[in-house]
Amino acid sequence: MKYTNPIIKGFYPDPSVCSANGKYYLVTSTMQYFPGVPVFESENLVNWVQVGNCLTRKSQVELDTVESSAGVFAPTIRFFDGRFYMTTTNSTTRQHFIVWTDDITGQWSEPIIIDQDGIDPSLLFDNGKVYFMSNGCDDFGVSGVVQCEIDIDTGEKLTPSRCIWQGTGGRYLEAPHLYHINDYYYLVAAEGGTEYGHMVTYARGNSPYGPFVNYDKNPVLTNRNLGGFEIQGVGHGDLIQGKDGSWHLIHLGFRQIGQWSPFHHLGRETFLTPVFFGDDGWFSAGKDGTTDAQYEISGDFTQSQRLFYTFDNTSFDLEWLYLRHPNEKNYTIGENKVILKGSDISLDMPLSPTFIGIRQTDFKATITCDIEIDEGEAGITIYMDESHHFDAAIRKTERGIQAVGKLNVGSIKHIANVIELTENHAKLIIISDNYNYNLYVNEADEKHLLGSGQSKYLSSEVACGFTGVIIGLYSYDKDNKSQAVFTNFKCEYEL
Ligand code: 6LW
Repeated sequence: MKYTNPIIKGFYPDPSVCSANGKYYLVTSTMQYFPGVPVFESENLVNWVQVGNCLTRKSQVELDTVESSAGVFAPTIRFFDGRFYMTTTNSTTRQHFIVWTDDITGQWSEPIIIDQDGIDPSLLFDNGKVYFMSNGCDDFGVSGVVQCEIDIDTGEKLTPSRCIWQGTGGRYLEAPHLYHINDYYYLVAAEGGTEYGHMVTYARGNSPYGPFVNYDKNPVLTNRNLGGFEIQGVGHGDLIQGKDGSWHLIHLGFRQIGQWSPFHHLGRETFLTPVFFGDDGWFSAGKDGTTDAQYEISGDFTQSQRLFYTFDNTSFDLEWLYLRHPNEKNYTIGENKVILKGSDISLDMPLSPTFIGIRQTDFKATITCDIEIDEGEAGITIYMDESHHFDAAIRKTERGIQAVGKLNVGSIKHIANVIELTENHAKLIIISDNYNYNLYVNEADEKHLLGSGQSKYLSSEVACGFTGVIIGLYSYDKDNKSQAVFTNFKCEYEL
């Protein structure tokens, strides 16, 4: 069948994949958001269904002091001897940790800390040993991909950390994964940084410590030379073998907003690209080493598309996100209804405002929600970070109830329009395409424009960072006593 990239759309970066019990499992990074590290399951590598999150308890991950785009960096998932392991780095506390579970839909363990430098940890279970690698500095002061052996149950280091590879010369050597395939150990990594120069490179050797010989056509995968192409920034890949013996890279990439508009705001997304092993044991990837929009994969099935999201057809436990650890008493989730207590933490603070959001997964969206307030302000925010967000809201002021459109771009904070309302409830509407967000309020069946903001001002190229836009519902009240009721949430996409 023919499938279209990305296979998981929206802010799902730094993917890692493994197979277990005839299925595939995939995790992605989540930075400052909670719950952390979603887990997906697939039968065919193309259609993925979220079955859990690895980090669901405050005790597992420190997020309170985490700045936007810090916190939970790239994870790795591996399956060994009936158990799933996920390892990642909290870039704020600078700690690697491992959590495990024997039940992929259940809870994951408390963290086991590993004392090695760097980010992007990975694991290889091989011949009775457990190799732990990351990119950073080894115990002798040498930087690159560094590796030690660990006791998987305690995290204790059994050998010093040693640098095993220094890449091919690209900046930001990261995302190392080591595989034992037939006679060789393959070390796959990312270089070039997670922007337009991103790439996958690799080397191979006869032992887990090398020496490693670089593939002579590195980078094995990159779109850095494809100007005017929608898919950019491909890199950070994990190898996986299909049930039919075929090989693939699951990796990140992003979609720029237009052919000649190099901005992306939907975040780094998850892609699938075929890999071809030659008789000499070296592999190539994609279409002449690039990631294309469509590929063939064996199997007789159709690619599923999710174009419609409501309170009823989404799972609050799985898909909705909080900023850092939520103050739980501010959230009541009911049937087709969310009640949010206002807090004095605003969207402009890098803390945990009353906010619950879902990733924007395609450019063209119509988002609607009915909102009723008693005090304070509540609305829908298109949220990149505390300095870059567009908000449509209703608020109570001394002059009465108003609908307001707010555009926040760095230090530029603009109230685009204010509409006086006669009642304390209204339908807020946000309509987006690749380039714009238009914010509206519906009153007495009349649609009033509250403001328009260009998507590029929410992009990673403007805001920086590693996340993508989240469609958030929020409630703010300087007196901490308001309550806002959200009903009939709908987000509909058009491809
Ligand atoms: C991640 C690093 C990267 O850990 O971005 O794409 C960092 N590259 O590998 C944050 O996702």
